[in-house]
Amino acid sequence: MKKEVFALLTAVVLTTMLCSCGKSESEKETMTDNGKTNEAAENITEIDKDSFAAGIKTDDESSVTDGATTPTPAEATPAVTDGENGTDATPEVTAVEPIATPIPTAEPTPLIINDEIEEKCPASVTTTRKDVAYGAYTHGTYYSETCGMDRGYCILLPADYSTDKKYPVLYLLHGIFGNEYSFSQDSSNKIKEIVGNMAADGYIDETIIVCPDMYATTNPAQKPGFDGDSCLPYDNFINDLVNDLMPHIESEYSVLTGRENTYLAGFSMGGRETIYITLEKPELFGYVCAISAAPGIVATTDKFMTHPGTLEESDVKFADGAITPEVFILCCGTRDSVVGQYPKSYHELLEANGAEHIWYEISGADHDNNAIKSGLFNLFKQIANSKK
Ligand code: FER
Repeated sequence: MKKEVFALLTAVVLTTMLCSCGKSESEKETMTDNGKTNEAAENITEIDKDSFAAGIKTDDESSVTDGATTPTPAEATPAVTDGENGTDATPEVTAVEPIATPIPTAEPTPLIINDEIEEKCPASVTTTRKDVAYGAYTHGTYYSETCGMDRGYCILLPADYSTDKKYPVLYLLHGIFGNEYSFSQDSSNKIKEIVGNMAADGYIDETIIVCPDMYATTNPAQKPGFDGDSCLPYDNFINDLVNDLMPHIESEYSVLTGRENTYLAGFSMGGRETIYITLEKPELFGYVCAISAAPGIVATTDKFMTHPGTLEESDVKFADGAITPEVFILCCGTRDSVVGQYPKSYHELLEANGAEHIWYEISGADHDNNAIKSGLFNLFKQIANSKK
């Protein structure tokens, strides 16, 4: 197939899939496994690419509070029944007194810290509270020997970041088409709130979050895309991370080192690389979460492309005798319209190959921020449990 024709076809396929994200089944364009789409596809927009990179934005359920959990309308309104026993009576129309808004209490609902997964990130954890000082993102650069050029990252430093203290670090990897700004420019992922609230309430230590640019290419003109060559720089990120970015962060910031203080998480393409990096360098990361991991670690063909596969199926495991993470979570929404059952297939491979991990699904979540919030909350909850 001619290059231009292939590029056009890829664009059409991608557009169709991107536009289907978050839509109901009936709204989705049909798409076949051999990559043919219907004719309704339009051009890919930057917004579409952002959705891929950092999760589709979700409605902001949280509001600013003094630390109280505001009841939802459903909680604030008494349930209507037909009669005393909820069965036979014809409802009488009576004047209803407006219900007084409960006075918020100062304390949010405490979390119960144990090793259990909670599918949904609690609203109290994503709420913006007046009594909590949240961290701020800044941007930095480092020289990458791996890529032969300067590269950027965003870093979320705790509000009272001080060189008098040392902080654990989470490396957080974006999705395909993303860059170091993918998470920091999307406030609906609630990353600041999740880490800020959980630290303010003493469940976890204040934590630095580093958001790299995961496209570790040596060629500044190369761009990500749905073909084997365009994806290679993502698999090269392991070298950039371990040899260039981590040493930079550890020398420039006041961070705790060692696996017990070094965490790794990623969404989609970042989830795929999270799994790959964890299997290759399990001794470096104590706590790991791969959210909605994209296909391609092993050979497969999905609706986007044929993946040559980075590992053989039998190698989707930790090396014998390896030091492995304390916690290695894989998760995905039950309604993920982009990666579908691939995260589950990684779980099944890991299980078949005897690699310890936690797998769970997030009911109703698509390829979106509900999955990201859940994954990050559960990662921090596991960290809190391990360290309590
Ligand atoms: C693919 C399906 C999904 C793929 C990448 C993705 C490179 C990534 C999606 C994302 O990052 O949101 O086949 O191949």
